[in-house]
Amino acid sequence: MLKIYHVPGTRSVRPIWLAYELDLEFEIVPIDFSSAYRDSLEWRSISPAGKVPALTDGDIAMFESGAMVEVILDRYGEGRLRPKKGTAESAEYLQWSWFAEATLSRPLGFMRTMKLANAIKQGKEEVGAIAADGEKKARSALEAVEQGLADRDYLLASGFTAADIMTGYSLDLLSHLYALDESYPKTAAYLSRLRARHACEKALIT
Ligand SMILES: N[C@@H](CCC(=O)N[C@@H](CS)C(=O)NCC(=O)O)C(=O)O
Repeated sequence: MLKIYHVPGTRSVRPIWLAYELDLEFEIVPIDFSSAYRDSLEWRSISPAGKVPALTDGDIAMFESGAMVEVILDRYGEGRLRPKKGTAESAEYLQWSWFAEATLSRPLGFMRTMKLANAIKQGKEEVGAIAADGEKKARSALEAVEQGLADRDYLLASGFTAADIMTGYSLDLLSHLYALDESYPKTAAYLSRLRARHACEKALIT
């Protein structure tokens, strides 16, 4: 049976949201997010870099959320939520899926770290510069999403796909660090649209 190792609010939201969209039977395994547990041999044998999420399903064990989304679609998607491979729309789908983790989520790590550093009053000048760089990169990524949504409700013209799950999670994460203000109205409306989906709503409170 498909098992997803989960900590609320983390990237395990992505495969869980997808499993809800597909109405799959699966098991959620709650994980202790302390670094002590994530450094333990038990967790490292499941997730070698000590990160969340992880997934197991019969003969497979995985530790990268975007790859999990693709494998769940390979095994259980029956052609849903992903364009046909090799088409122009599939190229667009892949681009947004990779963008979500490689470009949109990346600066959030810096922003989060620097917010924490500031909070514990270690706010030296260079801390501010790194935080500003993170924010600039996040803004550039948001501009790309805003442009991508110029003439559509979801990232692909054909409608909702798993690329929206990839990007939607990153935007949800971002929205907790940074207000998606009036500079990104289409992105803000897109995130509200995604959050209104029953499967997303459920995944975000799981
Ligand atoms: N690219 C990985 C990123 C995994 C990741 O960074 N997970 C976060 C939670 S959302 C984590 O485990 N952070 C703890 C840490 O980095 O020490 C994925 O998409 O699965």
